[in-house]
Amino acid sequence: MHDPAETIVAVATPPGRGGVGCVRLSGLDAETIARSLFTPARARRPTAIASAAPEMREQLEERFVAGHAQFGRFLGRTGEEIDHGYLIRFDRGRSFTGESTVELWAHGSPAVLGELVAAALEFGARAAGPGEFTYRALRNGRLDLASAEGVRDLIDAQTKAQARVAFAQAEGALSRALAPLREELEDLIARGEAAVEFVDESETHLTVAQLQTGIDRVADGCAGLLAQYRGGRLVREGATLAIVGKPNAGKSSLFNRLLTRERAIVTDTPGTTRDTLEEVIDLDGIPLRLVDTAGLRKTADPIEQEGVRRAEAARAEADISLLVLDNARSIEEDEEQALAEASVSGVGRTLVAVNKCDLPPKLRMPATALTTVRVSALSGEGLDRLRRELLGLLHEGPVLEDPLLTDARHADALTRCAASLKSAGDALRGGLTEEVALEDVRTAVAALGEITGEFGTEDLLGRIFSTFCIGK
Ligand SMILES: Nc1nc2c(ncn2[C@@H]2O[C@H](COP(=O)(O)OP(=O)(O)OP(=O)(O)O)[C@@H](O)[C@H]2O)c(=O)[nH]1
Ligand SMILES: [Mg+2]
Repeated sequence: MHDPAETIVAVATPPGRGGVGCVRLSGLDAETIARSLFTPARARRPTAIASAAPEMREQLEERFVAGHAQFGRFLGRTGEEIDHGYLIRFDRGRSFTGESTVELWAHGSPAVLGELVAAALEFGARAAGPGEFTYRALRNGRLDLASAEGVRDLIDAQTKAQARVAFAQAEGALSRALAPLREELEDLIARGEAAVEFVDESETHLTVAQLQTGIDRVADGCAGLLAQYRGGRLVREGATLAIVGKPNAGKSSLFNRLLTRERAIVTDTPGTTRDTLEEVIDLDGIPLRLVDTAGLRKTADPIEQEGVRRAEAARAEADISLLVLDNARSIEEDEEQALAEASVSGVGRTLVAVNKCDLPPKLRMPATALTTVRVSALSGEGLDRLRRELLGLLHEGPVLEDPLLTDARHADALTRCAASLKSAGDALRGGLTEEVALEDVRTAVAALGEITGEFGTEDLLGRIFSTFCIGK
């Protein structure tokens, strides 16, 4: 996938205009190429160089001093000056990628940054692929795969909780939690192998009981981490809530309330919302995607029919739905039917909101197994309870503040590790030899190694890094 001999280049700041923008070069020729793109502003008179302090001398002699920001002018492909700003060079072994790296901090102009990249390409760099800087960091042992994924998730984070969890992972929290499990299994393998090889030397001998205890201890560790996954996944991936119900029930009003801004159009004309509308809110750290939908009804109008079809599709795809009823009018047959259906198939993923509870009640609520919350989108009454009940539908009990296991790939590998350990335990309990159990322990170690990347194939790494952004 990658040739480490090549020097890669990319804009590291987001597309669009900004106060500053950064072009990053990494690889053997980073400094040489940067030299063609930048002239230091400092005067370079020989007398000035001679009288300068030793650490300044390098800079004056046009060497880029590592770790210092140096002011100067940026040059385009034909050598013309296109902007001014700072160059920062990082030494090999001390940069994010572990390679010689140069960052060019110009103004955040797409035209300037584009020209700097074009010039770098002309002087021998290659355009970086998604996540290629991080991939190189991984290859150079600067971080492991779980930490690299933490960096990606941090960049993608939408809520403060997501950012906090991703940062901990980037700093190696998951890898640190896995290390003792891995060490214990490796120790069991080493001692088990020695026991098989040197049968007569009893001091190396690993008893079946010791092997069993070790396996159980690591299996408990895996189970503890896996128990965090449901909440962890919610924090990382978020969930979707479809707001559904009859026209005029107040779906868009509730959508706006939950969002705390007037995003959707609200009128007293039934059929105001035609297309689905989506926005993400932060529900106690969980990014919850709200989907406002068109009112469910029978209609001959092809546009409204499509709206209803989309509303139904949104409800089917969502993790949970909010069925909105109108307190100020009597319940209709299709609403009763929707309630009955949700009571059978939607318990645990449907919440009922009886809206407009500020108005005199006309609705007679039929008996239902679904949790019902009385709210008023107009006054805000019941909204806190609505948020709590939504949270309760998404997760039993409070979501762990700093879950270590948040990623489906990690959970899958850890589940396979736990399954191999169970199989090893079963083998021992079933009277099979230690060798048979140790084979399962080896499989368990390999599964743990997939998380941190030691056992990652190029194919796996290619798939993971394609989910990174370019420039990171
Ligand atoms: N009194 C009162 N009026 C409300 C409340 N919620 C919504 N309304 C009013 O009910 C009408 C319909 O509200 P919407 O939020 O547009 O209803 P909707 O369910 O999105 O309607 P469609 O998009 O047509 O399906 C508007 O006139 C709102 O001001 C409430 O809690 N109390
Ligand atoms: Mg609406």
